[in-house]
Amino acid sequence: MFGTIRNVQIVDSTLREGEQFASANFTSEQKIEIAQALAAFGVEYLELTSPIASPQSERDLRAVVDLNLASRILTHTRCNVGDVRRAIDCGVHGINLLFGTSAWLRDASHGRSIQQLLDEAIMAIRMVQEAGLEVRFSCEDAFRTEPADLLRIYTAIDALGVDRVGIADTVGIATPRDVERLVGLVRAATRCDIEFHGHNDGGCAIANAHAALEAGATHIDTTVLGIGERNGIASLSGLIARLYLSDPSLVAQYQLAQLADLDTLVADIVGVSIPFNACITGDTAFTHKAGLHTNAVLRNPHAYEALDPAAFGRTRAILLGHRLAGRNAIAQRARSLGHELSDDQCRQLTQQLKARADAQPLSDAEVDALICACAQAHANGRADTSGPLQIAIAQ
Ligand code: HCA
Ligand code: CU
Repeated sequence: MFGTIRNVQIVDSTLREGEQFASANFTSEQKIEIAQALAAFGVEYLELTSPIASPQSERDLRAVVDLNLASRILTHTRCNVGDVRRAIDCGVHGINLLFGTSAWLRDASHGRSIQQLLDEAIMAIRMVQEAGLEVRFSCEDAFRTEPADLLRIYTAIDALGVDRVGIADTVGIATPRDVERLVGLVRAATRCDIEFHGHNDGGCAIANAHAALEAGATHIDTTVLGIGERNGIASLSGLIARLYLSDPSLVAQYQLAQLADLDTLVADIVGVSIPFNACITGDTAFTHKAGLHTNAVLRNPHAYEALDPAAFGRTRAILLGHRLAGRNAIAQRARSLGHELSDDQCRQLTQQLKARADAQPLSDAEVDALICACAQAHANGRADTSGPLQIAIAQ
C-alpha cells in the first residue's frame, strides 16, 4: 500500500560522502573506529570511498573489509572498467555505481550523451555482476534530469537485473512532493530496490528520505551528523528519529542507545560540536523549559515528547532557574528535596525565583538553595527570602 513503510535498509556513507565534508580527513584508525561503531549500531551497509581515490583509500577499504563486520561493505565508483576492477579486487560485498545524468553534469562533468553513459554503465554493471557482487546504479542529479531520460536509463538498468537503482538529489533542491513523484515513477517502472540519497541544501534531507520511503524506496543513504559535501545529507540520527515517529518497529533492529556516542565520536573526529538541533542527540533534544510545558511533562511526558528519551539512552531535563519557570515544576523540585510547600508558599517562591532570574538565570544549585531558604523561612514564620542565597554546595 502506498505510504506504508515496511522495511528500511540504511546505507551509511560517513566513510564516503562524509569524507567529502570540509573538515573530514579520517586517519586509517579513525575509519576503522567509525566502521566498527556503525556496524555495532546495526546499519545494513557501509559505503566507503573508492580505492582509486588515493593509496590510503585503498588500504583502508581493504582493512575495513578484513574486519568482517556485520554490515555489508560497499564502495562507490564511476562507471569505469579500471575503477570497477580495482574495487572488486578489494573484496567488497557490493559496488555503488553512478553517473551524472542531468544536462548540468553531462556538460560540466563528463560530456557524454545519455546513450554513451548508458553503454558505459551497462558495461560496468555486467562486470560487477560477473564478479558475483551486489550492484547499484545511481543517477546523480536526478532531480535536474529530464524524467524521460531517467525512465529510459532506469528501465534499461533494471532489465539487467541490478540489485538497486539510486536516485540522488545531488544539489538538495527536491521537496518531499518532488521526491514522492519521482520515486513513485521509478517504482512503477522497475522491479529492483530503490536507494535514495538526498542533500540538505534546502533543509529537506530527512523529510525527503521519508517521502522516498513512503513512495517505495527501500534503502536510504545517511551519514553520522549528516556530514558531506557542502552542508551534507540526511543525518543518521535524523532518519532514525523520523522513522521511530512513523513506527518504532522500523528501527527496533538498531542499537538506539549508541546513537549519541556515535555522533560524539564523529563530531570529535571532524572537529565540530553536535548541532543543538540534532534530532535525539542534540544537547537540548529532551530539555523542557517553559512552565506550560514542564507542568504537563511532569504529569505525563507524552504531553510534550513524541520521542521517548529512554529509548535512546538519553534523559529528560526540566529547567527551573529562569523567568519562564512553572510553579508546579518548582513544587515538585521542592518535594524531591523533602519540602512540602503550600500553594501560597509555592506561588511566593515562584515569584521570587522569577524576579531573581530576570536579572540572571539561576543554576540548579541556586534554585535548590532558594527552595531550601524559602522552606526554612516559612518554617521559622517568615516569608522573605529576598536576601543573598546561602548556597551550601560542594565546590
Ligand atoms: C558524489 C555525488 C553523490 C552520489 C550519490 C549516489 C550525489 O559526491 O559522488 O551515488 O547516489 O550526491 O549525487 O554523492
Ligand atoms: Cu552526495
